[in-house]
Formats: sequence, C-alpha cells, structure tokens
Amino acid sequence: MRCLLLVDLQNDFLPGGALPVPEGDAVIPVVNRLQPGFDLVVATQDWHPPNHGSFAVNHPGRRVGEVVDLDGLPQVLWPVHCVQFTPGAEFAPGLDTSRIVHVVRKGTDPRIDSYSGFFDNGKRRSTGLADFLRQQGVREVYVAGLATDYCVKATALDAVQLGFATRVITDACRGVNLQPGDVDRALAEMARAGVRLVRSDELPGR
Ligand code: VGL
Ligand code: ZN
Repeated sequence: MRCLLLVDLQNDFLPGGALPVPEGDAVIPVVNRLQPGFDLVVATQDWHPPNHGSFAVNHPGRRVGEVVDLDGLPQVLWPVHCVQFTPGAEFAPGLDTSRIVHVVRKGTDPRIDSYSGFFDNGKRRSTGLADFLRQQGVREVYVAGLATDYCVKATALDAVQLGFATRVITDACRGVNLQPGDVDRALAEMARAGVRLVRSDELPGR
C-alpha cells in the first residue's frame, strides 16, 4: 500500500498567512492531482495552543528567528501560527480533503514542538501515525507539503527510520529558507538518510 502524506497544508503557511512559506500555494494543485493515484491519503495539521513554546511572543524579549532552549531542546521561535480552532490552522481552501482518511494533529504540548508527523522533536511521544500506517498495510510513504526544511524533513526522516520506503515529492513541497540554502541542505540530508527524491511527473496522477 502506498500512502500520500500531506504535511501542514494550512492557511497560516500559505502566502498571506502568519508564517508564510514562499510559493506554498503552488503545491496545492500538484497534490490534488496526485491524490487519486494513491491507496491512502493522510494529512498532518500543526495544531498549537495559544501558549505554545515555539511562539516568540511567549518568550518576553525574544524575537522570531531566534533559537531558545525549550525544555532542554533548541527551539526556533516562530510567529503565532496554526492556533487550534482558528482559521489559520484550517486546511488550505483549495486542498481536496475528500480523500484524507486520517489527520494527525501535532504540536499540542506547549513545552515541546513537533515538526514530524510521527514524534515530537524530542522523540518523547509518538503520534500513533506509524501504527496507523502499518495497520493499513502501508509500506511506501510519499511526503508532500510544507515546509521542506522543517516539517517535511522531520516527517520524511522519521518515516525512513521507521522502515517505510520513503519518497519526498520535491515539486509538491516548498520551504521557508530562513537561512539561504536551507531547502537544498534539507533535501540533501533526506537523500543521505535513504529518502528518495522524486518529481510529481514521475508519478501516476489524475
Ligand atoms: C512548521 C515551523 C513551525 C512546518 C511548523 O510545518 O514546517 N514550521 N511549525
Ligand atoms: Zn508550528
């Protein structure tokens, strides 16, 4: 079974959102076209409480982009984004959600961030996604979404480490590039870990 794993295709990560990923909206038509070619479509949703420790506003005197210690882990500080039950946390309006059979909501614990759809950033807790995928008979995971250099990277690295044959669909992802070259470095790191990089035109679609 082949699963398409859609990472954080939410309003706040699109142009005009709170933490916009450049060209983030460009991936929506690509993933919509790809969905019918997969056995299973699963999505992650960044889903923070207002007091989340990744928000710069919750660290007086600190600014977006700075790195702080959060409960023993280095944490990049972000603008307030993807707050639970707010419009910014909703899936992008253009995303076809009709085929999504399972949604993983992550980043709910204020003391730790969760870039990966499988574990929090300290690997302290599992989201249950790996068990769900195995129960469904999934062996191949294709990752697409936002952002290449954060949640896509973390999700793909965990997937391959968990034993799934893992691909990242490069043109169905976009990154933040907080530092120039971050996206290219993320792709190289994934490839080095055994993630295969593929393009959407190599895959069956609608
Ligand atoms: C993400 C930063 C903070 C992502 C989520 O989806 O890549 N990045 N929260
Ligand atoms: Zn977040």
